[in-house]
Amino acid sequence: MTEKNSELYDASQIQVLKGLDAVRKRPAMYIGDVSVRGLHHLVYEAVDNSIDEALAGYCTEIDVVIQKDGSVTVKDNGRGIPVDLHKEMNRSALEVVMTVLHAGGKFDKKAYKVSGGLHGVGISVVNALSEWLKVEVSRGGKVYRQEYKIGVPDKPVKVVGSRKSTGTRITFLPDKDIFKKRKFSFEILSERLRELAFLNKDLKITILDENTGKTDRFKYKGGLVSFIEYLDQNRNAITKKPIYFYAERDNIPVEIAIAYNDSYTENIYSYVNNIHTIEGGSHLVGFKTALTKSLNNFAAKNKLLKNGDLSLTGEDVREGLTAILSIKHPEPQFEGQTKTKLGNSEVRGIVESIVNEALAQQLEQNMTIARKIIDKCKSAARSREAARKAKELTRRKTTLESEGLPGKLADCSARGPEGTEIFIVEGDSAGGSAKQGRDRRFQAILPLRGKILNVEKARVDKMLSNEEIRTIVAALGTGIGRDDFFVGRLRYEKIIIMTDADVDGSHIRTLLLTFFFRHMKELVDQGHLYIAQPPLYRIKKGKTIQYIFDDDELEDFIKKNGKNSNEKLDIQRYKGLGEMNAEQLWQTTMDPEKRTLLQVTIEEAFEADHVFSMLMGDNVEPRRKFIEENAKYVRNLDV
Ligand code: 0RA
Repeated sequence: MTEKNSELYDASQIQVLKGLDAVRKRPAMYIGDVSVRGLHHLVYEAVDNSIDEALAGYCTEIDVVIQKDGSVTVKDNGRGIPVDLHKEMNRSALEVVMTVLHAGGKFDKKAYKVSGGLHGVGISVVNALSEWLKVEVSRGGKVYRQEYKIGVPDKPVKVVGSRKSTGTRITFLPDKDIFKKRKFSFEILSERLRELAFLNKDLKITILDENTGKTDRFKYKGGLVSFIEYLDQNRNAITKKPIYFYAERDNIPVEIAIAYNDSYTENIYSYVNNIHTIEGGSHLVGFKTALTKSLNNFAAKNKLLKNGDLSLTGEDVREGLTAILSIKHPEPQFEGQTKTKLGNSEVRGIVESIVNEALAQQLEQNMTIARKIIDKCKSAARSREAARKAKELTRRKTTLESEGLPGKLADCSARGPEGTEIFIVEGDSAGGSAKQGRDRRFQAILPLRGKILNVEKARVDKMLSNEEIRTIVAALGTGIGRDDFFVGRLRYEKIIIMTDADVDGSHIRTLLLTFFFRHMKELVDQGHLYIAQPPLYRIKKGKTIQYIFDDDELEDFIKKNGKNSNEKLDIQRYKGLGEMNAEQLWQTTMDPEKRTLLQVTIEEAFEADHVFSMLMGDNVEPRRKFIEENAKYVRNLDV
């Protein structure tokens, strides 16, 4: 290195270190949080770079491996990150990409960059938050390698071999000083990779966990059509094949698949640059507007609506609809609480006009399917009208809102939601213990009697006449239904589902989760929903009492305390909450100082939908199979 060069090197090195330091000081700014979620985002970030290479047309396969030492490898067969000299920085381009935040300019010519969301922060952020990272690039017949510690290179990039094929392989171990938990979940990663494989037709993505040997392989020729078939495999389709179309306008590719089934749920997933836009936005608005308009136009033109028929509303055309909307945008503006709402206003019109044209054409070409869809929508419209009349009738007597608080509710004394919680408890006896054991200042108890309605199979009107559901809605204070639900009216900060640790308990919990997921999703999205974790065992050893929460923990405990001890272990297995007295229930499950609560978050909504539709649907066989194969997973699934 010449003197001048070394000065240059020093100056830019200081910049690099400053950047890495900023990431390590405020990791949440870059990856959202440092919990399990943030940990997995590191992998998504690495995978996103490979996906970009696939979108550019140069990569067909991505492999993810959870290694035995806790690190993760992401490998692709793209062109390989460039390794030539980066003039301004006076070092290998590879080193620049790996160490400089938002390595811009020459190397950042991505067609569809992702700003605002958690993705697209750059692989240098993953590097900065890793105890160590190794990158290997195969390019131009050679293999190049560089290694880093918390983002700082050990040595310059060097050639370590030769190879004909091209690609990039990155392996990293997240830093324990940043992440409390560093264990990657095969299930969490696999779900996101499956979603990415659906969204990127023909891209092959594999995942392997070296600890367990578990592996998945995803490659979908049908893309979004396969996605819908996956989601709806436990529903009865009305249309044989999903309707699919793709078009591009003003540099914005729009891809859509639509299918109808005989359920009453609306299931639309929208994506921008492969990111699930949970809060929707302009693309979704454009789609919904066009769907309603196109179906009404088609029905009118073909005289499928008689004079007496009402026109179809948005709700009518979305009953039993499963749809995926995926667009790409070079400069997306993400807004909203979780930065998952597309703000770009021009997108609305683009999507709207594409859907209007393409859908009209597809409906004309498939008259049989089109008639079936219109029939389904008309039936939705009729029942909507019937429900409206019924509601009007009951409203004159009592409305849901003015019913007052249900008699079964033991409310807390605090007013206003701040710091308060409501336990929804299965059964009267557990309800009794909970009422006695609680801290009444901020804890309310709502005991449920018997099973709640399976909302997966009921229209809203039927649901609203269900006693248990009315009780829950009244206690929460939010109201229900498209026009009457307001999350801002929620009377408690936390809603905690507390059920027995047996089959019935898990069934009731699933019914409740289905209800919240389908009809009060905002509660879930805003993090209000929790699951209590009552202990499975109570162990007495001499005078000390210990509570154990799962079978692994029990095994550990017996190993440690059983064998070489004179004192006998008295192990009691709790079958239900009712077996605990008020004091025990408080100590183990309700006391905020001691309990653990699982917060229900639905990262992969499509997977939750798939599971709920299976668990609650008509087909017994897949349900049986799922429960057998995932007995353990089901317990965690709800998390
Ligand atoms: C910039 C330019 C080129 C490739 C890449 C980045 C690239 C980055 C990653 C990250 C993971 N896998 C990747 N594969 C490629 C292409 C430069 C060229 O060959 O013209």
